[in-house]
Amino acid sequence: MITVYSDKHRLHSGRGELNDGQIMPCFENPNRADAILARVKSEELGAVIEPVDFPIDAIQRVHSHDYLTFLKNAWDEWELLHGDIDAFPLIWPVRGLRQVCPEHIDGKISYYAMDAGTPITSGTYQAVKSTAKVALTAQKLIADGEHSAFALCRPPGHHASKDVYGGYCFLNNAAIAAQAFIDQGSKKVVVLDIDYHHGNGTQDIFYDRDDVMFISIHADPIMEFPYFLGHADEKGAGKGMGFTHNFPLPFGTKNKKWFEALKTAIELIIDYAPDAVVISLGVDTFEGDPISEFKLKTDDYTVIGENLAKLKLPTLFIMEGGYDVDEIGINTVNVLSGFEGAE
Ligand code: OKP
Ligand code: ZN
Repeated sequence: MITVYSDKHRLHSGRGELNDGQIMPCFENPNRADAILARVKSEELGAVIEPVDFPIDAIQRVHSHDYLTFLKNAWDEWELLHGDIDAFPLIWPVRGLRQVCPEHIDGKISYYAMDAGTPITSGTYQAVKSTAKVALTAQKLIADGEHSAFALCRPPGHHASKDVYGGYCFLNNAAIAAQAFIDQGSKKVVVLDIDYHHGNGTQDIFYDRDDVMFISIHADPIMEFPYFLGHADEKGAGKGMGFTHNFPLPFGTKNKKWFEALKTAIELIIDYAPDAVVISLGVDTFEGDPISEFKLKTDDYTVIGENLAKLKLPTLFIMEGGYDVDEIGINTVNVLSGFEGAE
């Protein structure tokens, strides 16, 4: 399997995130991608290639013009006022407040952010543009005939919506790739999100559509981030009704219950019969993950790959979460080698 990777992820490296009331070192840091890349190489998964350039259009199919302009200028506007300090929001337009975008950078950050765990730094915009190109390059490999490809994206993307960033995410790499399949003629695409956290951004982007089915297996939002989306009764809207499927699971979920949900997800995919599958691949379901509460083990990741291969569909893997840096490479590459071994 070919891996698409760019060193530019390093340009996004926050000094800290607000976690449990304290500024702590970022869980989402460059070491994550380094560890995955090292394992891809040591396991000889396949060639590692650089992303190619894409016009901004492919990103604009998913994200609004105003939001992209905000992301492009946020750091410069912030640094001018506050200096070389990571940018964070401090207020949110909640119930009773108006959704009117302010002009002051502090207000704009608060308008576009969903959490205080996601620093904007000097290199964030360049890094996330590059990671969207990583996703689009991997998507193109499949469009050109590869059966599978791995987009080693960092930072992740599935919490980012049309005009919202947060949960370590800025551009929704999986949604951008899924939309690219549609724009190139695919009639039906599935995004299967197996990250520990609900992919609220991806769900929101495709909620009213029947050409992109969204399926997610994740920690129940009554207990876990992103808290405000991902319940089982969210099924889609309008002509998208019935094309969103959520499998929220409790803290402590082990492989048995998790694989039951995967089996149901796979049956849904078979019934829908898509042209391609995009996997939002998070390995923060791992028992050793520092911010998560599921209990999957290293060998389970191989079985995940084997199960996904049974679909016999073109499959694009997009990296999302996973914060146990010592194990993230092993678990991620286990999914990919499990997939290849079962082909
Ligand atoms: C991004 B992805 C833990 C704070 C967690 C946000 C988690 C974002 C996860 N105390 N903050 O889905 O892996
Ligand atoms: Zn996650």
